[in-house]
Amino acid sequence: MSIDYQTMWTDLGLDLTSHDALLNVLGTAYRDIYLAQENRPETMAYFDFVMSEVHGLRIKELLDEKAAGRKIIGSYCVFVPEEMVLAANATLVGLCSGADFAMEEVEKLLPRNTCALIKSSFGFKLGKVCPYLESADMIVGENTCDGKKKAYESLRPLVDNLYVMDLPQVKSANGKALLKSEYLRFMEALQELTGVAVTTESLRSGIKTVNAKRNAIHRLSALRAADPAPISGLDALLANQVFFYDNPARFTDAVNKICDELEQRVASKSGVCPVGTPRILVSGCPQAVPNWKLPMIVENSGAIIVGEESCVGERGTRNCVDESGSTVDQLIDAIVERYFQVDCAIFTPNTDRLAHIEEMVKAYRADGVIHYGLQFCQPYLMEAIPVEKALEEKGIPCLRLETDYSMEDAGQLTTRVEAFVEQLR
Ligand code: BJ8
Repeated sequence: MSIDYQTMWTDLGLDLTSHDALLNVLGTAYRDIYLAQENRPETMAYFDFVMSEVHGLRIKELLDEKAAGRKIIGSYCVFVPEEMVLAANATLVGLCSGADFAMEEVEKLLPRNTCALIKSSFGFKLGKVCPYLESADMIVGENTCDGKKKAYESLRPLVDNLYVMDLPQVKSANGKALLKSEYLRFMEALQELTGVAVTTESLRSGIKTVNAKRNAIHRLSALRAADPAPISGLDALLANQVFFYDNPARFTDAVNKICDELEQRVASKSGVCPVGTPRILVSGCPQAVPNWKLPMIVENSGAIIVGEESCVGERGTRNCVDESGSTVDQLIDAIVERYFQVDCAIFTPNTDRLAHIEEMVKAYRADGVIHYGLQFCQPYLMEAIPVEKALEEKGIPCLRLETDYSMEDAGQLTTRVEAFVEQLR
């Protein structure tokens, strides 16, 4: 790594020893899990580069943007509307939370039985290893599950720029009104931070940029319906993970290039695995970078993942915002319409999610579903039981897994996944 980066990380207040340790683990994992795959699309080279520079070049770009007067907004949830952030001349980055770090310190502030995702967000802060977190001018939390809601109270003293968004938990008219009022409050906070007033033009342009990014991902998803699958679940998950922190226009371009290559593969009936390989839809909790544990196990067990019903996946990216409104208020209504369809398990009841899982099984021709639940995540673990029952009643095999970020249960998970894959053959 170049000297410049060391200075950049020091200036951001990172703990260089811990940070080096994190980059080493990340680099090794990436090599062993990603680069070891066979027959990857050549255009995935872009994502290899992005990952090799994830704490380098991208951070440098963000710091250059800051030097030019732009603000950086960090977020933990797909309910934070990137369209508005862009319209206020700011950049949104996802704060990934996909690995255990500084757990001893974390467990001084959070109960041991907190989900890995929340613990990870604290670990990255307490361990001083996340340059995205340290670059952010505003960190947006949201009142979603009880764990996150209460954790933000403990996060507040650790950061000086936390903004908490209230979110509805019921899909009712009142729920939608709450979402709109919270988006308006968020827009005001953004305008105050950036000093830039959101206009119809800037909001429409933000909507178009994010829609283009979503459309590229939709195109990629649709190509995964082919048998043989033209891309691994690991690589497709990576694209969905990078969705949250790359420059939007460049990301869109890169994903469209992958799609061009995959179209040729589909046309020539070539793929990353033989025709007839068991096809799996993963459904459940978000898998943030660098949480590649489940797809690695599944794809090393002779199956292929063809879709993710997840916030790092189709729950987060499906549906575009209507671009046709001619006032800021109309465009905000369109944004609310789009986000109100996100079927996170914090909603009660949440019947749309089951319908979406079934749609995805059909669309991507999945043979079975693996429900991925993070230990101690009550919303998804509870929903997993009726989801499994409903799918099995329809003849769709379902395997319910509960895990965390450690590799301790990898052997046990592999045994269960292998048995499930055998059942699908
Ligand atoms: S919209 S899924 S990104 S809240 S895993 S922290 S639910 S205890 S992440 Fe999420 Fe937004 Fe919903 Fe999506 Fe809580 Fe469960 Fe932990 Fe979770």
